[in-house]
Amino acid sequence: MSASLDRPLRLLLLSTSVGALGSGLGGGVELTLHNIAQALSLRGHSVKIVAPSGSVTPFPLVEIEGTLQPTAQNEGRTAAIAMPPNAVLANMWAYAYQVQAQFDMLVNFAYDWLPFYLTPFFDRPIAHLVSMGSLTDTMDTIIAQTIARFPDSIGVHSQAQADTFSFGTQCRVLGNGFDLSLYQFCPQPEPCLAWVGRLASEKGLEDAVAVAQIVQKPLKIWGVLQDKAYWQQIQQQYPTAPVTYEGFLPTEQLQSALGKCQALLMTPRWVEAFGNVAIEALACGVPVIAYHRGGPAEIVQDGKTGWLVEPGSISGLVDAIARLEEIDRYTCRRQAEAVYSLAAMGDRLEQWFAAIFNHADIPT
Ligand code: HBI
Repeated sequence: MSASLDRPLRLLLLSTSVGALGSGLGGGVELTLHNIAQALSLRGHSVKIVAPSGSVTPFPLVEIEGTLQPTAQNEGRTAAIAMPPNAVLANMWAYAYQVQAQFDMLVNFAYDWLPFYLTPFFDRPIAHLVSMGSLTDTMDTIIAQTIARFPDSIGVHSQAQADTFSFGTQCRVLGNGFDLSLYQFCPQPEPCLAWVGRLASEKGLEDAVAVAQIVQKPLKIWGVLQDKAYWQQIQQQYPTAPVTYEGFLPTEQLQSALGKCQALLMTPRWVEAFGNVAIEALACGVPVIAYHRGGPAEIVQDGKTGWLVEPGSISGLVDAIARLEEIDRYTCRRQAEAVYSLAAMGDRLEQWFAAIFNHADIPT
């Protein structure tokens, strides 16, 4: 029985604490949070966002001071829990604890130990959107404890991401949702390729640059330059690759530049939880060529909206580029509309929240 909500909810959305909203440091979570706030508002729910000071959002916002959280990707599996002095994460959740009575549900976007640990101490249910796959033992353990005690409380973007955890089958797979009116369909591309993401080693940019050097087709790169040494090393390794770093653009500008490209290359080294940029590309009619790994493998329809390639296979990427004209760009746009619109995501979110309330036996 698909549970449903019978009234508008008052929702407190707690952001990632690795960076202010709008800084790009929060990676895909920044756009995900914004889109979820929009999808829920469109359905009549009231949302308020709690985020580090300096954040920018059109939604009601409470900015919290404090030290940003170190990013989890750079820690090893056995890393201890990081809590810097005056941690903004701790301050955000202290605020949430004070105001929880004004809300029906809290939604956590931080991939950190504290929000999960605090869940049993709150009077309100907390829905956790887990934004990455398994990274550390402490996170795996605390999320497993949370889902055991609060069934349905863990949302993820893809089954592949869920399956990196021992409790993968208990996670709620939500995909993602985008305001597709912001993305213009481009029927006629320019002869260039695109790569979008944080410039960091887990994103595997070097493979896309290697391909650009082989096919001698311009590759445009957008995203936060997170690891300068990594980028320098790639440029030295592929001196004749026709690549340009185009900076970090907000959605409006990114979609109009990305839309003009023949294809988006996604070459992640890790299990990409989802790959927001794949949907943004499809929304503009841009086929996606991706390693058959993680979230993108659940988004790309091989041979219809792009090509899935053996992970790490440079020759596979080259072959896929040669077959791009077999992909109908309008089919790409249609897939985004059918599955990844704000309305489709709003449905999935409401069903998720209703399931959480059902378990908690809390009248919605
Ligand atoms: N690291 N500690 C920590 N907490 C986060 O919320 C977090 C992170 N690293 C990356 C990140 N969030 C997001 O960029 C990705 O989840 C998309």
